[in-house]
Amino acid sequence: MTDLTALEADLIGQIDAAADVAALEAIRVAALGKSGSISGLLKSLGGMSPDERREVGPKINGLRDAVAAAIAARKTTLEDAELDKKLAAEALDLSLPAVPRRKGSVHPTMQTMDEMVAIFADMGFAVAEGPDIEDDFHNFTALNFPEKHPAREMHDTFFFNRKEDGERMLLRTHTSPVQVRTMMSQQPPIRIIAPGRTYRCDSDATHTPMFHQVEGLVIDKAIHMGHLKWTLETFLARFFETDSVTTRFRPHHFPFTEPSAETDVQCDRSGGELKIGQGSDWLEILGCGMVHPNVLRACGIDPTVYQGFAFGMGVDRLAMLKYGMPDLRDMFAGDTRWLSHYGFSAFAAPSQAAGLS
Ligand code: 2NM
Repeated sequence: MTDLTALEADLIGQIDAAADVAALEAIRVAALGKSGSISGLLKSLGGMSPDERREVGPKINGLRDAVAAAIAARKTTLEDAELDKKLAAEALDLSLPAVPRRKGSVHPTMQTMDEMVAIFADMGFAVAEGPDIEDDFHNFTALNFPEKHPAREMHDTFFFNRKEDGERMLLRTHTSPVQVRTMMSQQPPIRIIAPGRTYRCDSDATHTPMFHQVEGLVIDKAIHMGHLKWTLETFLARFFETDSVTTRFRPHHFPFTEPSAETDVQCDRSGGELKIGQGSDWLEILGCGMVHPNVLRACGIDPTVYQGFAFGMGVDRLAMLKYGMPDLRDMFAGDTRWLSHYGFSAFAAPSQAAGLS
């Protein structure tokens, strides 16, 4: 008769020494497999007398259970160790910085727009927005463009197909419809800027079919052109980051303002580089005027009580002037080399307090 105690001690010793799950499995097969040592003992019970079987049977079963339990426990220990090893080998340090393979940047137009918004916000202007797809009333009629007047043609408007009721929607040709919507929905005093995309069917070296404008509007009692001039000169000095600027107002015509002016800023182009705030040259920079009484009336504001000024400027052109981009057509070409050269960091939001650019 095999010494069960010695066999158990031997097997437990082997199990504890098993280095990995595969070695442990070999031990299990050799002991508990079909022709294993413990299976052989269990088979030998058949050839025993009932008394012998009653005595030895429980011992062999006990041995089998003890060995099976030891194998299960060792298996758990080995599997845990293998998992720990795998996790350690595959560990990712999520606190490491990302590899800067692709770097996005802020488009000069948007940087410039953000700068303009920061300056006007600092002067107490609120930002107003409206839809890019407009109707004839908000884009033209309310702004004192007479029906069938050539001024409408001059705007090179992108029209949509007529609707069932005959109405023809359009892509706004300026952001002025935002001012119209503001005047119709708010009581004066009003002090807003309207930054956004605008569209005209025009494409050459100095025009793109989509461009960006910032327009401004101030409505209150006793507003006059002196307020307009101070506002624009203060804005321009801050925008071009100089102590002061000199402006020149040339008479002009817009349907929505009376009087209207184009504003030039004093500049120096002699050194090949553009300098604002000095020199003997002039640079045309924006359009402006006193809001026409017809516009105020169309928007439900009494022109005998309220007056206001308005102005509009092209953001893309101002971006080119400030940051020295030579060709407008590069602005929207989507060339990643151009964008990474002229782009700005997304982490440096312009503000009056922290510096614009
Ligand atoms: C310009 C020039 C002059 C303007 C006028 C208005 C409104 F809605 F108040 F009538 N908004 N914007 C305006 C005036 C725009 O852009 C060159």
